[in-house]
Amino acid sequence: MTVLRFVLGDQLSRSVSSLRDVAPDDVILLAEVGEETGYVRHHKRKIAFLFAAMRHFAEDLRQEGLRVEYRTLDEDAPADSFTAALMEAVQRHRPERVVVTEPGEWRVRQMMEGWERALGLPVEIRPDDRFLCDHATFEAWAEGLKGLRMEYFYREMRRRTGFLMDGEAPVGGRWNFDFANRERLPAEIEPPPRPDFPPDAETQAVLDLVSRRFGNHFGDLDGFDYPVTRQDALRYLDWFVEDALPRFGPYQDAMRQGAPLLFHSHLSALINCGLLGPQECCLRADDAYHAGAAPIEAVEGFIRQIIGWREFVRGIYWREMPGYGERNALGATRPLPDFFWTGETEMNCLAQAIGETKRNAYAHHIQRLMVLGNFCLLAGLDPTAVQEWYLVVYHDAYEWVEMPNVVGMILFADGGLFASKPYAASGNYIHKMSDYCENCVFDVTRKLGPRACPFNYLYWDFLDRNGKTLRGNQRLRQPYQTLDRMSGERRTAIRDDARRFLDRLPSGGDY
Ligand code: FAD
Ligand code: DLZ
Ligand code: SF4
Repeated sequence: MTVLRFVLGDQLSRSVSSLRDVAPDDVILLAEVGEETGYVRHHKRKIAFLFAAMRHFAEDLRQEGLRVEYRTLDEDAPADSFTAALMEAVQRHRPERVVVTEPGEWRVRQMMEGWERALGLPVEIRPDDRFLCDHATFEAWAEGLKGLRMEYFYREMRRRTGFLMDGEAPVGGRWNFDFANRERLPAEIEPPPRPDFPPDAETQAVLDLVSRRFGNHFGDLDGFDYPVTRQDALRYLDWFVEDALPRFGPYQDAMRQGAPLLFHSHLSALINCGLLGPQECCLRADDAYHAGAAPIEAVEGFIRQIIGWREFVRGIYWREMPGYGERNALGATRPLPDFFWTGETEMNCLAQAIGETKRNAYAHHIQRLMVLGNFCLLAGLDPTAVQEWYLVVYHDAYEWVEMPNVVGMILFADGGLFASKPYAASGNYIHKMSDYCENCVFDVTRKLGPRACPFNYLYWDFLDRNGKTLRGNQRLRQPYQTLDRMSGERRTAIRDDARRFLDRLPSGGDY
């Protein structure tokens, strides 16, 4: 009897739980559907990447001799939702049951819960064991803890996975080499050239489809050269481990104009859609360390992001949903400025980060956190608008990972569920870690006045404005003491400059 196995666009792993016991008579369904391209209007590059990866994955399954039903969006009657695609396939193949792997978003989980009743068939929803920490283990770890801190979760994950462990002790004598991950990139160091993956005929067909159907979505498609097959994804991982990982350590937090990738892996979209496994990426880095090919501060930093942050935010998402996306502890309501969609702002750091996001559907972590995120926090932007923006613009964005990073990490909208203080910073941080300020009309050393870097007065205005909520935070004691020492005139001037700047932010355009 036939089993229908429905594989979603971010489940493109041969080892995904829904395919584990697949038999030659079973039907594997993959579907390009309108609802998924439209629940937010994703960056063109994200849709193209995912459709191309889905089509190539389907072909790999066919090559293995498996039966695949692939629904494309350019058919005469495309399926408009996961549920519609599944119902049509059930009618055609009359399976005895349906098997799926749990999804990455609450929205889709709700949909899946309704399928058994809608289809009148057993629907087995299997755990997504590509993640290294399952829901029950995260719950057991979080149970009873007052504050959820990534660092302690991460140590547990190191012990459980055995990465960079020497028996019970961390290799190198410490758990975390974060202190060695914050160097400015010296001018003489050039990031290594990357391999590119020019589109084959199938990918070109997808690019044509996307420019035809989603021409009015945000972002550019030109020069698309990202891996879309398992084989190319593995080549990219090899390249990263050999050529970029050795210097990933010190320059993780650095930014340079015109160098969007630096020593970052650029692997997140490949891991999130399933072409690469988190475990295999960490294993490769761990091996490089043990072979003496990459230093501890690089390998530890990389593994921390994956078994630490990545698993941790996924745990937070499922623990806090539903309702996590509506949190707004700081009462922020300002609409998203239009320049988030155009990149047209005089603030050079923002213009660069948004421009790269538009071109590549990518910005690295410090751009997302300390440039864009910092601005959203200081300007008091509405958390729902900010979440939507981050979900639209990045090729690796799915709610399970985007939402905690936005709600918890950049906006402090959950009141400090896992961040001990807001990641607020003045222009000095950006100046220290980048060359953006050298090309900006604003002066990062000026604190007030029309030429002053807006981050400088927005920082103090943010603390002032949110004093009621944030003053009690021990980690903010020092900045509040500094604020309290300022004269009344200076505080008024800060408030005035901030008001003037914020009131002039253009908003209301569509994207
Ligand atoms: P690298 O710097 O090479 O890091 C290695 C890997 O670690 C990444 O590929 C990723 O899998 C993982 N990782 C690193 N930081 C995080 C983190 N904070 N949370 C989860 N995984 C992490 N990442 C996404 O995958 N999807 C998102 O939608 C997303 N939204 C973000 C929104 C905000 C506001 C912020 C601050 C961060 C967000 N991140 C998101 C995390 C991080 O910025 C990206 O994973 C990273 O920039 C991807 O680039 P990379 O592969 O070159 O990462
Ligand atoms: C993001 C996305 C897009 C744009 N399109 C599709 C699609 O057409 N078909 C599909 O199976 N998946 C797509 N995805 C990924 C889904 O949105 C993702 O599987 C859910 O959000 C659950 O994480
Ligand atoms: Fe950004 Fe301020 Fe530097 Fe300009 S001066 S690039 S606004 S930090």
